[in-house]
Amino acid sequence: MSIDNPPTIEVDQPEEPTNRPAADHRLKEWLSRGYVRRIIALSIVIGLLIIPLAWVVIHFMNLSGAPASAIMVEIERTMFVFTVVSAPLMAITLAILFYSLTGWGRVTGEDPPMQESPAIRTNGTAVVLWIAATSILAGFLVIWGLVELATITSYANGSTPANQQPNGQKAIDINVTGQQWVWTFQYPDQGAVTSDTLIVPINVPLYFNVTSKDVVHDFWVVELGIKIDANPGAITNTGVTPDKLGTFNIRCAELCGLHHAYMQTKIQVVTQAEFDAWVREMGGKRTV
Ligand SMILES: [Cu+2]
Repeated sequence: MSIDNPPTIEVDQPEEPTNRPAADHRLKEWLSRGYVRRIIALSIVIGLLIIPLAWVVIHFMNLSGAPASAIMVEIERTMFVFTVVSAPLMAITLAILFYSLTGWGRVTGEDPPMQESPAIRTNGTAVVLWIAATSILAGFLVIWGLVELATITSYANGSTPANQQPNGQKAIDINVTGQQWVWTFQYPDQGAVTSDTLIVPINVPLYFNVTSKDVVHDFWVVELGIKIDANPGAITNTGVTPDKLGTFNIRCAELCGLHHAYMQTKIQVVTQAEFDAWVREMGGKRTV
């Protein structure tokens, strides 16, 4: 055997798939497939159904009186916007899930193998579209979330104590104490009035100093959209300005023991005159 004539070496090459379309046609080919079109149609239907569904959820939330503050208005708006923005991805996921579950029964042992998937992951257009669309959606949610957080924090008087409010309207200080399994409210500005129902005047900022006597609770004024942990040995602060007359719910939002589910009371938003009358009745003094 001469060195000029090396023996040819047979190497096992994987077989080229014969039914794979050219890369630049894959997206078009993929979109022309019947099952892809059915999944896209199903996604659009589900996506459009999610929006009225989100509206129904908010409608039922509002049956007990929400929104009763500017904070709750912002929270409901954010819930709706987040639902609408995430609806397309949720719809595509549900459509594929639904189609796969219902379509599986049609595949039998007698059927020929399905045509090879056109692998759109190697298609530049598809990759750019997918990354751009999901990045815009995610970026929008981050920016919306940060702006809303800043808005809500400013409505909640941030961490500014009542005597340092910038708007000149003095907030009412209220000390909130959680213990297994009741809430107690004390009004230091009104001569240390104490109550187990929260009575407050409408359109006056409230500033809460929240603590606990035993375990961690969570002070949640449902229709006013504020919620903050009540920790033993520490004081947490939040605030809100109620802008709707009525009786709303206060619940504990932190699993705190056997009767956690019953750790609830009411907030009554009344007129300034009714509030003053109540304070006098409780033996307190009028300050606002
Ligand atoms: Cu609790």
